[in-house]
Amino acid sequence: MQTVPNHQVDNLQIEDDRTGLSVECLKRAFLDNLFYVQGKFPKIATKNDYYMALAYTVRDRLLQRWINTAVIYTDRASRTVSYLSAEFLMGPHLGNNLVNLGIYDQVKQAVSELGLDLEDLLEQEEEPGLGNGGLGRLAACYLDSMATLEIPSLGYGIRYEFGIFDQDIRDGWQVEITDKWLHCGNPWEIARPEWAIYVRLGGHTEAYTDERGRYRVRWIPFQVIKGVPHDTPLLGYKTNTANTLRLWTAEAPESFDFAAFNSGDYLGAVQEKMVSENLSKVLYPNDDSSQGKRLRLAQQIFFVSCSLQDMIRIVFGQNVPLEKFHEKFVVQLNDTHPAIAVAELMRLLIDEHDMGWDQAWSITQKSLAYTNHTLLPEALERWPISLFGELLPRHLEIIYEINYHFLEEVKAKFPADSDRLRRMSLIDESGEKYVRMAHLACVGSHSINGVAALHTKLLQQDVLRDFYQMYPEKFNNKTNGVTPRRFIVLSNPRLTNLISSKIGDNWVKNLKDLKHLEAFVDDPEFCSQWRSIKSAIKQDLVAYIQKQNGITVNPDSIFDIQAKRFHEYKRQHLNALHIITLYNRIKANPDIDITPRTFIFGGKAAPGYYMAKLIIKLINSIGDVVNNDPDVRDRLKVVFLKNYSVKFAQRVYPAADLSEQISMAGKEASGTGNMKFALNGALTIGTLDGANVEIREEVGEENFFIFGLTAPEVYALKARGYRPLDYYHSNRELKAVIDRIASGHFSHGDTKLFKPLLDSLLYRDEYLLFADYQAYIDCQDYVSQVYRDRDRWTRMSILNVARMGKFSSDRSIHDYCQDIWNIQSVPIELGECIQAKE
Ligand code: HBZ
Repeated sequence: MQTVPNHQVDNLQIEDDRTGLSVECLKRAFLDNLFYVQGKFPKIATKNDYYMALAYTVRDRLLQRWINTAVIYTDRASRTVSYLSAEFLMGPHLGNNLVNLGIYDQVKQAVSELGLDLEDLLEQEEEPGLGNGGLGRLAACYLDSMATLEIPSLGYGIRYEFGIFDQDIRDGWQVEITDKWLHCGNPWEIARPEWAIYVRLGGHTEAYTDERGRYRVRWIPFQVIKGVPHDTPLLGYKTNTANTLRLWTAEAPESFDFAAFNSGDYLGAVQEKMVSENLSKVLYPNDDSSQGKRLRLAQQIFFVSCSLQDMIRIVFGQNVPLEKFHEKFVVQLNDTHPAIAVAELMRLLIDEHDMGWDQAWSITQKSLAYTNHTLLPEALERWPISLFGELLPRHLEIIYEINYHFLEEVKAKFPADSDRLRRMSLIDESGEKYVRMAHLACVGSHSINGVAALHTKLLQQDVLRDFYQMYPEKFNNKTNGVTPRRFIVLSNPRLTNLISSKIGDNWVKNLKDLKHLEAFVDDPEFCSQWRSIKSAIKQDLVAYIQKQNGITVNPDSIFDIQAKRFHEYKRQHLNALHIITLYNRIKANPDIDITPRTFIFGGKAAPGYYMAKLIIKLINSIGDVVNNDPDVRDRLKVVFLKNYSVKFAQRVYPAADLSEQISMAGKEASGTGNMKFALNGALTIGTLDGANVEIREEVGEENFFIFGLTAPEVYALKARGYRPLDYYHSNRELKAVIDRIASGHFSHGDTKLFKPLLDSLLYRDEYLLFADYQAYIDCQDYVSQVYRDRDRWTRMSILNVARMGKFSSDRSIHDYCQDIWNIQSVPIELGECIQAKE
């Protein structure tokens, strides 16, 4: 037996170029990687070469921990969370790994001694934008917390070649540009072609009787796709745990190519290859509806099947009997995108591994758990039966059978209630037939959770009411959280240092410790440091805006920021109505005393979402007028920061004074940007929606700017019959705002441009902007007044940060572990011998 030596030989520390953490060692390793991996020397190296050399240097240090982790998990066959998500919005890896390894400062010094600037190298990284927004970013925060809490976990998803599109703004309109995050290579991943998996699509099924006389089904597919895993190590904060993110790339199976090639159809073979590769080509950029696209369903079954088969491979590899699948793995479904797992796990157990229905069903239910992320009815995924049956004929049969058993159960619990059966069926038969994925997920899981207290309550009362009545014990709430490593330590080093100088640095792992900051809220010295940090960060953003947008911004103005996907329910246009209200006041009285504000927007609209794109155009058009109107005298500025991303978010949150969380109550499941802003000392103006409710509860109502209708008031108003025109006619300022837009004032006299938006507000106003307008304006006036009292504002800002402890993703993950996953931490020791096979 051969032993790969570790680096602790008695008391002698031998520093290895691949593991050492001293500045000298890091410098050596960096140059080594520049030469031997990038094949460059300093004189001709590009910035990207330097970035790659540094990334490999850091990756080497991760690998030692990753391998140790894998060895221990394998030896102990540790119970593992398998987090299935169609999206992982990881953000740049380099900075985060430096923070989690605890070598940020050493690396900064090492590269600077080599004449380089760490910030420059960090800037170089193309982030993997493999997600749309909150849902994908939540998955990333959860992986960080699972590694930090030493919870064995695997993130499973798709390695899209093109992630979320890059957004350009031309003439005020959003223009989409293909994302090419892989074009310079990805130093963080390792391909594992030896663990490839095959997934079947299309074709038909045949019944047969097996040798034991049992009824069986054989699936003869039309197509087979090969899934190749690409693994990225994810290190916890100051632990040795490095878990895995395993993303699947679709390829054509070699055997298929050969068949065509041998028959002389070379181009046919290549065509086949291209069709297969299409599967993991691009992330669907919609963050609400699914539009029933075949390729999207194919993506879902592709990554789910690859992942479940991979888990079964691991189960067998660790000599766990398949009957104990649910003891080895708990599978969390991030929304319904992976909900086909219910039918696929059944199929694998029954068709491929000879299990009986009842046992397979019991294992499936015990293994799966479902998280819902939406209250928008149009966002609940449904697949036309025709499409579903064509692509997944066997799954459709299994779903019919699950449905049969399920409806029997419903009948037993609620006899003679055919309306209930119709509502709850896995198949929607009201018109064209559909498979209802949320129903499938509810029936096939042992846990169903919402992502904030209000959201879970509304699921129980409304969206999933029948399922709550059927299975009350399955329902639970898990309020979202965010990782303080990326969203404070990495993104806001100045605030981090100030906080740690007062209360030590335990808060990074125990965010509730931030409460010790409350002791300093009356310390004038501390308050003044707090203020100067915010001010310095704002100054940085001012410089960025000047460079990016050519707009000069007053750093003493209120930085009023709304950064999130563009959606009518999120009401960016309500924010716009406020800007125009202030503008009108200035136009009516140029000397009016107004607290200066800079309105900053960031976010993408789904490419096919016309109204959201028109709202972006409106904001940019308002900016063009307001920013250049001499009457305004720099009291108002409107800035649209294009191409909002995780990288960019890290720059924006720390600079905010005011965080806009103004969705119509009852629509935002949770929100997580709201948490990131507040953790960086911004105050929130918000409705009682999603996690805003809990944030306000924690920070205290006196430290939160609340306005607008509550969810029950929204329902009541709609039930009474809502008439937006009444508000328009009775509210002078509102009327003036709408008239100002309608007059063409922001569109060079074009009165048609914004008409669709105005019409939708005047005659429908689904998201009740007009009903909330006055409350919003009054609340904003109050914000402006409070901001003038700098001491009071600072105090509120400190108290917000001090009381945000609940919103760490560590707390969320702890709750998932306790209530759903039944899983314990597995600490990883470094330096255990890794033994090579004899
Ligand atoms: O998930 C968001 C919710 O809107 C937000 O309130 C919540 O905080 C967050 C995390 O729980 N939902 C999404 O981000 N949804 C998507 O991105 C999405 C993507 C593809 C779809 C549907 C939704 O087909």
